[in-house]
Amino acid sequence: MTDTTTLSVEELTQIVTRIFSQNGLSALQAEAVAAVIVAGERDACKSHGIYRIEGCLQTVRAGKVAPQAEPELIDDGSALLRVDAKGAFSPAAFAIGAPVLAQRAKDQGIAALAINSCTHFSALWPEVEALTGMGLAALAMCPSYSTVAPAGGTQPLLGTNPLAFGWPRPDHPPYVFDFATSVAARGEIELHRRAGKPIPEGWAIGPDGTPTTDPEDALAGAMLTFGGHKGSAISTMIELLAGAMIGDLTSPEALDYLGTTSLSPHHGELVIAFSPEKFAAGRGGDPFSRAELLFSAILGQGARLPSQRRFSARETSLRSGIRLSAAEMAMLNEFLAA
Ligand code: NDP
Ligand code: PYC
Repeated sequence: MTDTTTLSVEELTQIVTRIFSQNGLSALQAEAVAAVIVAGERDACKSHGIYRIEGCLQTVRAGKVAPQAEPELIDDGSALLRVDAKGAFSPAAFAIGAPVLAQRAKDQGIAALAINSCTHFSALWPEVEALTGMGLAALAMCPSYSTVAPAGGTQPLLGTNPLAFGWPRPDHPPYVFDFATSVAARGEIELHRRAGKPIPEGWAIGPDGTPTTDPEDALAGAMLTFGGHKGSAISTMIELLAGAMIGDLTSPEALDYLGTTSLSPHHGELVIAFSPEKFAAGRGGDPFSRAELLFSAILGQGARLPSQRRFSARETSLRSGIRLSAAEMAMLNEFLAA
């Protein structure tokens, strides 16, 4: 058996926060970035766990992210809120906007938060989960940079454009899904490349436009959308709503801005929060108990709910710690020593 080290969530959080502080992030930025990376590792979402540290640090060193910027909330009292991240990473910008977004959605039934000018490397489920924790349903989406061919095309144009949804469940963990609109996240392909493993068929085409299972070829070629034309259309919608509509970069523009896909992309994000009680008011029936009937029917067929795997990984991590490989520990120690 290979050597492993087990760290508590708190221990890993301290290490990752220190790495980012040592590399010039303000305390606000370092803590917010560390929190989402450790959450990914804790929940066994390896494509957005500690492997992302390296890309974030490279982005800092390339001067493509503002490591000390203070996000600014722009609130005119309407249901449309904005946080200007001022070129910093997205998690601190979301943290500043989220409580105001939640209150506005509770007051008005629906509210939206546009995050502008952020460097975005993270999974979206921590954000929709934060909102379900405040009793709201939520959608979050963002473009990325061009790495995905539209259905029927062969050239990278769309981003891997994630879409996340959360629904609060009074006596259970929330219903949450969060997926790339490509067949898999680009991070998954990178992890296959590092492990020297082929990717499954159907994820990507190589630079010559033919299907490939070689991760190097896939990274140099184009990823494919999930569900063919359906994922392609959803991905395009994300470009429109969370790019053009909020006055921020679309994936092709984000690639032009950065000039590479080896650093974390810079663009915007859209988060929409809904009050189920307000929408259901006057129609009779409690939306939460009606939702439970649906979840029971899904589970009753032997299916699982999205995030069930993640929540059970979280339970294990909180109970027994997070197990890291020798290579992962060596990477953390190298960053700490640098
Ligand atoms: P996955 O395909 O691994 O999972 C997508 C979702 O489907 C998860 O909610 C997962 O729940 C659920 N799921 C998986 N299998 C089943 C099943 N059998 N039954 C029911 N639900 C299931 O995710 P992706 O590779 O597409 O994306 C991974 C992450 O990458 C996301 O968190 C996303 O936000 C992030 N990402 C971020 C980008 C960015 O620009 N910031 C770009 C692209 C992706 P569970 O976790 O419990 O398995
Ligand atoms: O895994 O596709 C991805 C990704 C892109 C930006 C952040 N994650």
